[in-house]
Amino acid sequence: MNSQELIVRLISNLGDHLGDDLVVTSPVDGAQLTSLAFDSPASIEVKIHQSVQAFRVWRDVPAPKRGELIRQFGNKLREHKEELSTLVSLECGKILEEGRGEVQEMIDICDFAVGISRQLYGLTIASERKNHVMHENWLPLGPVGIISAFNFPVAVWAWNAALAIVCGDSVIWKPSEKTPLTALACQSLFEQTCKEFGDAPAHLSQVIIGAREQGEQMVEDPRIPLISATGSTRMGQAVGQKVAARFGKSLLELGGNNAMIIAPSADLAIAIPSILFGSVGTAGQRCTTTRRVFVHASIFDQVYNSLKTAYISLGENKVGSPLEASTLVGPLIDEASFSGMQNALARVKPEAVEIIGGDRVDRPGYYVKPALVRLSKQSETIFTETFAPITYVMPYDDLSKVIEDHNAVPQGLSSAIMTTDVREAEFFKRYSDCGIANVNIGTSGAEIGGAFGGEKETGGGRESGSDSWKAYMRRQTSTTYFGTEKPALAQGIKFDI
Ligand code: UN1
Repeated sequence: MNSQELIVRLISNLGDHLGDDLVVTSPVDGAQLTSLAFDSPASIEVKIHQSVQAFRVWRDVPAPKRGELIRQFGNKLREHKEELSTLVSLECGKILEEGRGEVQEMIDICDFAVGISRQLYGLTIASERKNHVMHENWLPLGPVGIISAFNFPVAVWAWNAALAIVCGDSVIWKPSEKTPLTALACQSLFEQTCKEFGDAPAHLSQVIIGAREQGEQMVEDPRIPLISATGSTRMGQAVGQKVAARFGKSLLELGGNNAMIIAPSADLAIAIPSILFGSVGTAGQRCTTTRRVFVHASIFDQVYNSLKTAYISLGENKVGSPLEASTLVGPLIDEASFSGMQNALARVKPEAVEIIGGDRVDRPGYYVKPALVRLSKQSETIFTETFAPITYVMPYDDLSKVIEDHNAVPQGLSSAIMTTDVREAEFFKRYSDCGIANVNIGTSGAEIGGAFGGEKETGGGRESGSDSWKAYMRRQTSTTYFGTEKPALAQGIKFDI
């Protein structure tokens, strides 16, 4: 099946979206895939109105039945896994194996959400007053606006949508303008599922095609109580302020500048592959990508030389089309991303002891050899996140000092230590300031069961597993008096009339 056949097969109503506003190209070879129309302000207005209507119906459907829709959607994704994974790969450039992983992540969160649909538990709280009972009720919130980034074009939507829908909410999705086709494909699969399910209101899930302006209309609309946004810190700061100004809630999952510490006792057979997948997987374009590696001075040369050999080999043999099975490093998303990488390398050059790779590979699209940068110490030059495969490697002597360097960056998403010393591992978990702190596991590739997100400029939001579902509901505290005597007031207040 060629790319046009794949697109038409996955997006049954593609014709309704064609237009001249957005030329969609594939990073695989720069070829145009199609051209789409942006949603107009009027059509966004209609979609928000429809989302409110859908919410009013959906919130009254029992939660386990809402879960049944998501169970069926998970099965729909299973049926179309290979096709959707290929489209992910074609549109965002990640290697097909990682495209499959991303669709699997959607299936996993659907399974998780089905279970959660029977576990939207509130508390029963002991009342200080006789014959009173206090309950915490979790109620559907309203339409949820989802803004997603190009690098995980479908999984991050699914984290939000699967949970929001079992929680009784409707969803409106503004995908990255770099990956609108995967969004339309998911929407089409979701609509097919709703039709087969039978009892879902129209417009339970919708997509807005557009750029910043179209996203802003959604962000500013008070009928949308929650905006869940994934992307750059700059975007998140703008969104967070706009949503806060109208007293909405935002769930932000923004930039990372993730580090790994390689302690003297590290098992290098575990550490080296973990550094490599974390650093060059998805061509360094995950928010969880390993960007900084602190290696204990006693093993620095050994680790650095292994990495250097691996980077040279990766650059020579493993950069190529993401659709070929032998490729490990696909293209960068676009020219701006390539320039960003070159600028970051130029900035760090005066401080670098050595730079391996980083140059462009001669083929259509923006393919690069992953870059390994040896530094003698960390500096503010590397405090900004560059969404590209650049790994900074630095020596350290003392764990309590290196943890300060580890935490010195403004972001706080993911972190890892490689050690076989339980004291070091526990010390690291306690003092890493990130939302994710792994031991003998890389910084990327989190499972859906844990809450995902981070602190500081990463935005503080938590999506996916654990009790993240609570973000998609409103909490109500309810006190009931079931006695027959004159009611007592809390805090022992007497108010006799
Ligand atoms: C992202 O890059 O925005 O932990 C999400 C990971 C993936 C999700 C990444 N499960 O790397």
